[in-house]
Amino acid sequence: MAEVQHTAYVALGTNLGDREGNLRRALELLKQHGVQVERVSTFITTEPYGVTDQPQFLNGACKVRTTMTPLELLRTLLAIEQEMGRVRLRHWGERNIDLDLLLYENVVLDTPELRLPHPDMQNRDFVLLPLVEIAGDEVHPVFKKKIKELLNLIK
Ligand code: PH2
Ligand code: MG
Ligand code: MG
Repeated sequence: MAEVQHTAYVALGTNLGDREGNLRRALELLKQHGVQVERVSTFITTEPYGVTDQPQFLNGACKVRTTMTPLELLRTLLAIEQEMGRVRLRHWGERNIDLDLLLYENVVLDTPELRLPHPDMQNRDFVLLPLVEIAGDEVHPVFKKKIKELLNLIK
């Protein structure tokens, strides 16, 4: 019998180099690692959040199906960042690729390696705007609000 497939959502971000190419390549590498990419949002240009003196980002989100556990999926995302030669100049700063695990089923987890849902997703329009396209009716397992409702709270 096939192993159980789980649904997760991943945020994609980049603000160095060929930004569109970087996001496309990350999606290709996800597939190469055996992760099914079911839906991809449009990519949007966003103003830098947190550290503001850096180039604009291209952000997106995707829905994936995988037999991996949350930790396995996280480690796969980090491996893809490594494969892409991730350059990170400073915390919250410029990077050629950033893959953040946002949601994994309704899992709530608080460990040093992984927190689920992503602890700051509700505050970030560059996460919620693309995510609402592909997961507007999904319910955040901690706030018990739909993604589209979370977006409305910060708009
Ligand atoms: N990522 C950050 C910090 N700031 N700003 C935007 N607009 N988009 C990002 O993906 C982003 C950010 C740290 O991961
Ligand atoms: Mg990030
Ligand atoms: Mg990250």
